[in-house]
Amino acid sequence: MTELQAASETAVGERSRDGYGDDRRRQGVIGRYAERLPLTAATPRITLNEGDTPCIESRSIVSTLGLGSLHFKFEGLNPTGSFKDRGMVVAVAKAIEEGSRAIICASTGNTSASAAAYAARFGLRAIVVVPSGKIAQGKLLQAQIYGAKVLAIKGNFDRALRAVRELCDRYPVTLVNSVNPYRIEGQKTAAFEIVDQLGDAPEVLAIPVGNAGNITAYWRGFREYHADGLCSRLPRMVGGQAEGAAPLVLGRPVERPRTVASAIRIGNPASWEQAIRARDESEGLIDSVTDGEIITAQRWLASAEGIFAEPASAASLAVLSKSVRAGLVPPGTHAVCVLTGNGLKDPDAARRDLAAPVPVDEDVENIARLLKL
Ligand code: AN7
Repeated sequence: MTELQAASETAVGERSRDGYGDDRRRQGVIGRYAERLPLTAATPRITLNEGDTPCIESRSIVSTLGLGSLHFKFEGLNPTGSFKDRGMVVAVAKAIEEGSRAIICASTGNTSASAAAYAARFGLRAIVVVPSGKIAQGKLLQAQIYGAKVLAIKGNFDRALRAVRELCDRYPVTLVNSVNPYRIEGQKTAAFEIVDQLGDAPEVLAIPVGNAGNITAYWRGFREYHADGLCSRLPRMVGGQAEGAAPLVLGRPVERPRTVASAIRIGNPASWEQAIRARDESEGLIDSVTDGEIITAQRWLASAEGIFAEPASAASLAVLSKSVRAGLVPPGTHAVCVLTGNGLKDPDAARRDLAAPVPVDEDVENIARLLKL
C-alpha cells in the first residue's frame, strides 16, 4: 500500500457510517469537550447536535468599521436556534444523572425553547414560566410544540425567575436557568470553539448581555484555554445592553425593563457580579444601545452579510459599532461578534417598516417593466 492509499484509508476509516465528513458536529458539546466539562462516568452522553456553529467572516461590515478582522459566531444555527442549547445539554445530562424527572426555567423565550426540546428528547417533564405577552412568537411556539407546560406570569422575567427559584427550593424540580452552574459550563464551549476555529482568541469579543450568564461563560472559557496555553491572549469583553434594560450600565436594577429585544428585557441579572468581573478583568466595557441602534444593526447584518439574527443578538454589533465610533475599540482590532439567536424566532420585531410584497399578475412584460429590466 502506498502512503497516499494508507492516508486515504485512514481518512475513510474516520468517517462516520452515514457519510458525514467527520462526526464532530454529531458528538455535540459533551462529546467534543468532555474533558473540560464536569462529567462523571454516570453522566449520559446526550446531544441534539448542538455547538460547532460557524464563525462567519465579515465581507462588508469589517471595512465599514475599519476593523482588522471581524467574525460572527452565529449561535442561531444551534438545534433550537440559540446559544442556550450548549448549556442546556449539560444541565439536562446532569439532571438525568441525578435522577431528576422534571426541569423548570423562567425565560424570555430562548431558554424555554431549549429546555423544552431537550426534555422532550430525553424523557423529562419541562415546565417553563414566561413573562405574559412579552416573548417572541417563535419561541413560545417552540416551547409549546416540544410539549412543555407553559405558564405565563404577570410581570417580567425577573419576577418569573424569583418564582421558579422558590419553587425549586421547595419541590423536586431541577432549575435549568443559568444559576444552574452546569449551564455556564456548557456555554463556555463557545469560547473554546472560537479559538479552535480562528487559531487564537480575538482582541475584542462583542456580546449581548441580559441575565449575564453568557458573558460569564465566555470569559471562563477563554481563561481556561489561556491558562492551558491554547490561546496567546485574552479578549476584551464588550457587552451590549438595551438602553431600557441596562442595569449593569446604570449600576442598579431596573424595575420596569423595556426594549424591542425581548430576549434581554431583564432588569436584575442573576450573574451581575460575574459580568462586572469579566468586564473589569478583561479591561472591557459594558454599554447600552438604543432600540433604534439594535434594529439598524439587525438590518445591517441581514442586508450586508446575509445573516438574520434576532434583535438581542444584534445588540452585540450595535455596541461594537458604537465603541468603534467612540474610539474605545481602535481601528485594526481583531473582533468577534456573538450572534446569540436566530432572527426567524421573532418575525414581529424584524417586520417593522419593511416594504410589503409588491402585488403582480403573471404578465411577464408588466413584471419586467416594474423591475426596469
Ligand atoms: C438571543 O432565554 O435570558 O446574558 O430566558 O435569548 O446569558 O442572559 C435569554 C437571553 C442574548 C442574553 N441573546 O444572554 C432566556 C434568556 C439572546 C438571548 C441573551 C439571551 P444572557
